[in-house]
Amino acid sequence: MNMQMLKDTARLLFADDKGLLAMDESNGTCNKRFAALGIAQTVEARRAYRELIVTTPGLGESIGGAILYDETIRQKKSDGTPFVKVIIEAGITPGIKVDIGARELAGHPGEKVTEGLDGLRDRLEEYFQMGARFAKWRAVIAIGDGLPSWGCVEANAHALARYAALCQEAGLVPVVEPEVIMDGDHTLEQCGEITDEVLRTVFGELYAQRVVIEGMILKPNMVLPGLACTIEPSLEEVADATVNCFLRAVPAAVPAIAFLSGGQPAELASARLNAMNVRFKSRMPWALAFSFARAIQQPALEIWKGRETNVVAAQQVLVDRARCNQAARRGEYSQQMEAK
Ligand code: 5MM
Repeated sequence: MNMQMLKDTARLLFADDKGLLAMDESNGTCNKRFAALGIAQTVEARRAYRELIVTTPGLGESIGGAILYDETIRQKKSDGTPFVKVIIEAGITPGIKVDIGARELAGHPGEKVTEGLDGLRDRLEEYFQMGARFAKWRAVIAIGDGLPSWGCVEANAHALARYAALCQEAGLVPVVEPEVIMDGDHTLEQCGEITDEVLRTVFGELYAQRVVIEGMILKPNMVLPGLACTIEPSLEEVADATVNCFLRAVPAAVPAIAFLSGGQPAELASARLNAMNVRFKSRMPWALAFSFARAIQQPALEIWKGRETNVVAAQQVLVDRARCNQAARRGEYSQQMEAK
């Protein structure tokens, strides 16, 4: 294992207060988002949309890494240039989602386990040859009546750790994504308790599998109430609940924590990240960054709507969102940035 290369990649991804752009939606997820806006659900539409993203002028000033999907890492611009080449020339490091999705966990009604370990060593080697330097695996943990079960948390944590160890062996920085999802009416406090339990279990498994903590990235949920909870916390309450949870459960050797957005409105995700950096900047041992999909892409997708004539306007909105999140990393985000 080339430890220095892993550390260098992890540092590069978040240099200059940049973050990650998750554009690794599987075809099913991408098609669902396209269908909601009346966009054709075809290979060509997905390729055109991803071309819009990777050719956005100035994106590399605020995005350090882009997480691709298997279909996307093999695709090209309409002029034949591979997306990977375009991304690297923009100063962005290519990454790849390597799990093959979350399926029902046997014996655990309502819970899922993420699959994809079989043959992973060979797939990682191929992705490295294609130019990927980091990878991502997402586990899904639901909160509900009696959920999550220990069996679900443990199975997902073990898979995340096996995946992370294989990535490091292959020279790829693993992005470890245990997502406590927002479905349900649970409170902020309940989400905090479950997130704490999940993170402790994940790090226990990472240690057991001898994952080098300095050469990985954590991609967690923010600590938030469920979507059906009627109590709306303030920015400060979310910031305190989230960062205090991480200060207890995440080792200081982790180079960066990069949040998923989980379906939060884009501006709110930026405001919450900003509040965390404003309130805790001097006390955090890790960089506190972003790895958003919807909170960067969705406003641009809504403008594009599959039409060539909307590409430039959509790219402008995309890069603006990326810049807002870079400002949030610095604790310099404000509503005025949105007005602009
Ligand atoms: C939680 O999803 C990840 C972050 O996206 P959001 O910021 O929108 O929450 C994201 O990387 C996700 O893993 C991909 O969109 C792929 O999801 P699917 O369901 O297609 O595997």
